[in-house]
Amino acid sequence: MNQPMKHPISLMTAAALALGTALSTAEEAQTATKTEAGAATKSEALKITITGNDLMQYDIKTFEAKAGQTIELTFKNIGVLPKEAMGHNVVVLKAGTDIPKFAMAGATQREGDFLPAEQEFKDQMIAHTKILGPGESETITFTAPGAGTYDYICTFPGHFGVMRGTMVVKDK
Ligand SMILES: [Cu+2]
Repeated sequence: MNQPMKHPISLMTAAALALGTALSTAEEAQTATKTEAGAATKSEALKITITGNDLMQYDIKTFEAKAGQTIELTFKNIGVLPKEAMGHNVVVLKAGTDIPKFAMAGATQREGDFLPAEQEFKDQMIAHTKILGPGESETITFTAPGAGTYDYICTFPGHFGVMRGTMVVKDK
C-alpha cells in the first residue's frame, strides 16, 4: 500500500457516506409526507376520489383506511358514453360476499341502480353510489368497518369482472 492511494479512497468513502445520509434523509421526508397525506388520524375523514371511464376502468384499484374512520368517497364517471350503455357505480361489499352472485342479482335491476333487491344481498353492502352517467359525480359518506379487505365493484351489467377494487382497512 502506498500513501497517496489512501487519501482519494477515504475521500470517496466520505462522499459516499454523505450521499447515503442525504438519500436516507430524503426517504424519511418522503415517508413523513406520505403518512400525513394517506394515513390521517382516526377522527379525521378520509377523502378519496375514484373515477370510472368508458373502458370500464376505475383509476383507483386499492385504497387504505382505518377501522372506524369516516370515509368520504367521491365517484366520478369521466366517460362520454350514454348512461344506458356505460353507466357506473361503486358498491362496497362486506367481506366474504360472493361477487358474481351479488352482481348477477343486481344486473336485472335497471330501475334500481343495478343493485340487488333481495334483503340478503342488501345486507352485504357497506355503501354504494347510484349509477352515474357521463360527467356525473356523487359523494357518499360511510364508516370504515373493522380491519380487513373489502371489495368494491361496479354492478352495471357485465362490468364487475374488470371494474373492481379493494379497500384495505387497518386497525392503526
Ligand atoms: Cu361500470
